[in-house]
Amino acid sequence: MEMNQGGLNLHNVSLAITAGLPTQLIKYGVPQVAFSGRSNVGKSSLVNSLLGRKKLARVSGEPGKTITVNYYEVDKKLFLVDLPGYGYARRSKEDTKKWSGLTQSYFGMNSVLRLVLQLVDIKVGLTDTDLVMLDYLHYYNVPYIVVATKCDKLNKTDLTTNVRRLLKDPALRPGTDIILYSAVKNIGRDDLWSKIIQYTITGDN
Ligand SMILES: Nc1nc2c(ncn2[C@@H]2O[C@H](COP(=O)(O)OP(=O)(O)OP(=O)(O)O)[C@@H](O)[C@H]2O)c(=O)[nH]1
Ligand SMILES: [Mg+2]
Repeated sequence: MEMNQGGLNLHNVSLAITAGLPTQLIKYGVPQVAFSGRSNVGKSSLVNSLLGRKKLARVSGEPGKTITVNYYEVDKKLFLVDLPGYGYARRSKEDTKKWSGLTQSYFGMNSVLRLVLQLVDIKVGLTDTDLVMLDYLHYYNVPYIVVATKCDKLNKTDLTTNVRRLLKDPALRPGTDIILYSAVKNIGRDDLWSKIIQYTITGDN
C-alpha cells in the first residue's frame, strides 16, 4: 500500500479535533476534504483505507451514534473531515436538529473546504436523505465527487448497471465524477488520492 500520496507522508496522521458544536469547527488553515454520506455508507472505513490504518476512525456496528465532525490531520498539510452520518431512522428530533445545525455550520463560510466526497453505497443507490445532502452541496456551491462504496459486494454486471444509473441521475450536478471504491479490498485508493491531491495540494481542477 502506497504510504506517500502526492508528497504527503501517510505515516504522519492523527485525529486532531472532534467537534460537536458549531463553534468548534475549523474554518482556517490547511485545505479540507469532507466525507459526507448516510450512516453506515462507509465514511470511517474510507478514512481508514485512504490513510492505510485499521482503526484510526471508529467503524461502528451501531450507525448514527455520535454527531461529531472529526478532523484527521495528514502530514500537517491537509484535513480529512469525517462528517456525521444522516438518514438514521431512529434518530430523535433533537439529534436531527443538531445534525443539520452542525452540517450547515460546517458548509457555511468555509473557504478552506476544497472538496466533498459524497459517499453512495453502490448496492443501494441514492436515498431520500442523500437528496437533502445534495441540495446542501448545491446550495453552498461546494465541489464534490461521488465515491461509490462497497463495490466488492456486487458482481460486474450489477456494478455496471448501478453505476450507469447513478451517472445519469438528475440529482447529481452534470458531469459529476464517480469513483468506485472498496475499503475492504482497497479498490480505488490511488485514483481517489490523485483526485484529492488535485483539488487540495496542486489546485489544478
Ligand atoms: N463489504 C464492504 N463493507 C464495508 C465497506 N466499507 C464499509 N463497510 C462496512 O459497512 C459498515 C459501516 O461502515 P462505517 O465505515 O462505520 O460507516 P460510516 O459511514 O462511518 O457510519 P457512521 O459513522 O454511522 O455514519 C461496517 O460494518 C463496515 O465494515 C466496503 O468497502 N465493503
Ligand atoms: Mg463513521
